[in-house]
Amino acid sequence: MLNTRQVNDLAIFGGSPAFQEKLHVGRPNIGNRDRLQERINDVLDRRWLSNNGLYVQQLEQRLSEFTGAKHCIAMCNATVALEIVNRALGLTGEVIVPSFTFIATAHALQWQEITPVFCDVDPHTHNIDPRQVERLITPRTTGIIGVHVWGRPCDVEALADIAQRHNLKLAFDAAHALGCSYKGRMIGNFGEAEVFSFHATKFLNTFEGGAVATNNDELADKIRLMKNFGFGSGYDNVVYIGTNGKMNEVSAAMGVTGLESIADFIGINYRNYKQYKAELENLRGVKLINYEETEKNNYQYVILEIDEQEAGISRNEIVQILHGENIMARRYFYPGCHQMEPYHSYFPNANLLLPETEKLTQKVMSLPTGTAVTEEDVSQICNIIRLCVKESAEIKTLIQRQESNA
Ligand code: T4K
Repeated sequence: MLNTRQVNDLAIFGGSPAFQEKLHVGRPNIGNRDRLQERINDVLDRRWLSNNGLYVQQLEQRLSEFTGAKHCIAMCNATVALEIVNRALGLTGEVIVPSFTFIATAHALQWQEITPVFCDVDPHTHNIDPRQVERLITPRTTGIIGVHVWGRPCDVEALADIAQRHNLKLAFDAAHALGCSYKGRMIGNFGEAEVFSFHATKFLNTFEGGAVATNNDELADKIRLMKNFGFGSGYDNVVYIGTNGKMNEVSAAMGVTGLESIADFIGINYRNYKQYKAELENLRGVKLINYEETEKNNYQYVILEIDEQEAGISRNEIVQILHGENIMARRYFYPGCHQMEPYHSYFPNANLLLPETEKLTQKVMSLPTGTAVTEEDVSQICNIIRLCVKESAEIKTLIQRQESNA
């Protein structure tokens, strides 16, 4: 590995990349491989591959123990889980959601002809701003979906208060938030239901997967029916409209195995987060988002906000430089759901109501962390980011020269 120190060493200006192999955001955490392989062999030996098998049941039970939620229902992915929750809650008309989220939060509504009404975020928390929610409520509004962005919980109490006063359903996209807590209580216990993602890139992964957590027995029963085509008890008995949201056994075995290593995953993420924080401290125009240490966090996302005025270099330019070095930083979430289709065509002026989201989507970037990232990697990444800021004027000139020569 080359220790890039000078501007001319940067790969975008002709130097060798700092990393020979791409260093990704969202490199999957893998638990104990031997245990996983034993479990997969067991699945194969027993020839029970899906449909509420042993490992799905184990995973659901262990997730319930881990979160304290009465019901955890394993699903094939979080997007389908969100669709099922939206349907099971009877959402129709309009539902208020943040635009600063992954597109699946909005699509899970629109897929069922429910209009996502985009709400601005609080620039400090990056989460849906309850002060903005109330003014978006119309006679067609049936619910609010909050998103615990980066695992940092929404202002759950304020949202619950609004939902109660306006007789709206409240649920959460908790795709990022397994292992996180709000006021000492684990995520999974708020609103009518919360949805976790176990996609490969998530803190706990099942290759693809997700789960719905709820403390509502009736809702849990309905969701279980809906994820299995609406089949009731016994064979040949469909009692409800449903879809196929089931998790398979190999995925569940991965989840059970990963859960056994969850403390290690958190420990490594925490170590990386602390190191990034220490190494980027007091760097002008660069702010690393903070996790509340009195709460439980999974520290899965290392997020920077770049203030171009102060740093002298934009988020996009830093990302361009990092990509040259094979550090595949991501612009999560860019450009905001309201700027993507079909929403941009439906609401071309939505940006006027979303000033904080617009600003955030220009500033935010996500850095590699997780078990695939070493302390040396973090040091190297921080060296390059520091170089970007310290030599911003020279770098900008060189980039501009490159662009005018292109
Ligand atoms: N709600 C929220 C708030 C979400 O963030 C998400 C998903 C959902 C709902 C929906 O959950 P699921 O239906 O997916 O369960 C990725 C993920 O595909 C997506 O799950 C995730 N959020 C989103 C934030 O990130 P992309 O389009 O950025 O994926 P991709 O292929 O670029 O991969 C991300 C990074 O991970 C890359 O740097 C490469 C690396 N990677 C990826 C995979 C799949 C690996 O190193 N190994 C791998 O196996 O969406």
